[in-house]
Amino acid sequence: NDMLSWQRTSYHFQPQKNWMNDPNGPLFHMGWYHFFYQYNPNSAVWGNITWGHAVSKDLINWFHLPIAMVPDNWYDIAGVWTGSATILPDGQIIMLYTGKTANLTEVQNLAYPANLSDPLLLEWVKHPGNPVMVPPPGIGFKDFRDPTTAWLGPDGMWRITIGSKINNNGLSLVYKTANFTEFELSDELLHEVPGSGMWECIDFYPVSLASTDGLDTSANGAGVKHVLKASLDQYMQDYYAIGTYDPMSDKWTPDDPKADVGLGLRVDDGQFYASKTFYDQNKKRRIIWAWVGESDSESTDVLKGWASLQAIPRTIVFDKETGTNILQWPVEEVESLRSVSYDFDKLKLGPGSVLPLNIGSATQLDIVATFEIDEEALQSTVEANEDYNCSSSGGASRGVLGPFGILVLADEPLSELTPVYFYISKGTDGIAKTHFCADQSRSSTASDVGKLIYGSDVPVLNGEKLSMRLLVDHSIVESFAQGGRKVITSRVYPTKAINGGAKLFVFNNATGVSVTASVKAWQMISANSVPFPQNGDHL
Ligand code: DQQ
Repeated sequence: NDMLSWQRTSYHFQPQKNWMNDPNGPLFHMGWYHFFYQYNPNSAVWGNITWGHAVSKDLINWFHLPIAMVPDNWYDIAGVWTGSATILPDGQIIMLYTGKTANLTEVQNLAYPANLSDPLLLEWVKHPGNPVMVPPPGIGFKDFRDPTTAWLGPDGMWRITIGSKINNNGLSLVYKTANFTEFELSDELLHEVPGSGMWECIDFYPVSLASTDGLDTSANGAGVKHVLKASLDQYMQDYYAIGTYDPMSDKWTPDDPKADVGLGLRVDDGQFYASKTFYDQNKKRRIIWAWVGESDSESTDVLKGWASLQAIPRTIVFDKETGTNILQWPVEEVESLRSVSYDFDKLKLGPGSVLPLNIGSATQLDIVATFEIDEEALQSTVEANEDYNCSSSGGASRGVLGPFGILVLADEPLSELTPVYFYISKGTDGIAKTHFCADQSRSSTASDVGKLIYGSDVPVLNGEKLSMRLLVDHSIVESFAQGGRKVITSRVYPTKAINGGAKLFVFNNATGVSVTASVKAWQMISANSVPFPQNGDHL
């Protein structure tokens, strides 16, 4: 069926078939980026979890390798679950992962490459003394999973953290180790947030306050802050906060207690879960991977024969301008797929206008766009939609100062369209607030697909233009506002806006303001996603 095969992406990571979920143990070794992932080799639904494995020179073009780890021991027989890599100063690679035992207990296991001089790291050895950690007293046997990358403390001991919950309070346990075979639980928690539920896939990493370089996971000291991220299984959403880590007490304290993990900032406002970062020593940057699930039905996934994508890897830096959030931006390598480009300079959009952008088929695109609004109209507007909320409005509901933006994956009569847009609201105090939203409510005429409207407000600083970048790839749209201050990942399943029927538009649905839009759109060529060649030519 043409419609279903069209949904497969052309430059996002996905295995050749079947089910995928969390990213696992990303690392760079001997010229190759390694990517492992939760994988069901037998079908397009979750189950029989193994570690899929692929390598790339550029994080965009992939070679698929044989499965790295399967359930084959009592301590992981019910699943080789999520884990993280640590590269030791001597080059050794440590892989810690959660094993699900026959009686469904969650334990932590150690694995390492059989042959470190193999650039492909094809063979993995499970430590004979596994498991190396079992649920401690007071922790539920099903509430103990997803060890992080380790970091080195000033006492020469390595530390990791593992998510759990007590009652409904999400928390992160800290373990110390000298050798990765014996671990000691610390008395103190790294952090805890009442009511936040089970913390899955914790990520904990330093960011530099001054430099755009990423930091090795063990970095700390002046000019460094620490990001704590938890994947909240009660919402299937990733949350983070920025704070300070004290390696003496192993405590992390959020800068703003109100913007705490589980209460505060979303990593991505859309479909994006179980994210994991790694430090890329090759290009001195920190990169985030994340599982982007489907929002169609399970029976459709079975028909398609596959389910889930990974978001395009993004670099992460501290936002020096706001000081309160991270910035995420697609790795620069994705730009190597840009081919022919189309420029639309200073398009004047009066209230209520929709303008087609003739670029040919609009299913594989990289788009950058800026929007300038009529400053006088903005100033003279006294109050506008003070309680605006992306999730209850959408691209069709018109206000004085918005929405305006881009329609992606839209067909000519606009029977299917996904608006990505800004909306400015203004309180009676005269303070304007900018919202960034992605509206799936009219994305498909199919009835069995998700149609939520995502988004929230994004800081816009004095003198900044409103800007967005969109990566469109068949059934996924990744939307970045203000240089990555706010990101929204959408899954969309059009039935008409596919192949040559997919078009691009700019629009201004505001009633009280004109907008000047400048748009540059590149057609994207497809990335390679192939089995590793038998003769190993690419080595
Ligand atoms: N997925 C894994 C778990 C993790 C969950 C199992 C998060 O280790 O907690 O496939 O999506």
